[in-house]
Amino acid sequence: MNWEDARTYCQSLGGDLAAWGMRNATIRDAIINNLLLPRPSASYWIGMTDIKQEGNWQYIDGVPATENNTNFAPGEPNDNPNAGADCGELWDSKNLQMDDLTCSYTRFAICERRY
Ligand SMILES: [Ca+2]
Ligand SMILES: [Ca+2]
Repeated sequence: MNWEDARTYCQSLGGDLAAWGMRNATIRDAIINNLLLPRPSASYWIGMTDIKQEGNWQYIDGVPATENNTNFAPGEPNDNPNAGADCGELWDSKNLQMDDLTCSYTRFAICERRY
């Protein structure tokens, strides 16, 4: 599903795309190592975007994305492919480091729910 549909899917479960859990390195690494890497290789949408202002990355709960709370793959975000790569993913080709990707691409979703 595309990034917007992934959000809608997560919201239908009472949550949203993962933001809090993605900016916490300890939790992010636990999710990647224990849940994602044992599965067949795949990339996943996360709750991060620069759709409001190009180059200004934010988590969808409003927290700015910084060097300290992201782990972009080397050279990312690069706004490729196709100018307008505005949605955040964990990229299987980069050991699930973060990447910016065109929002209409198809990815799995990582949802989180606060309770
Ligand atoms: Ca962008
Ligand atoms: Ca990219």
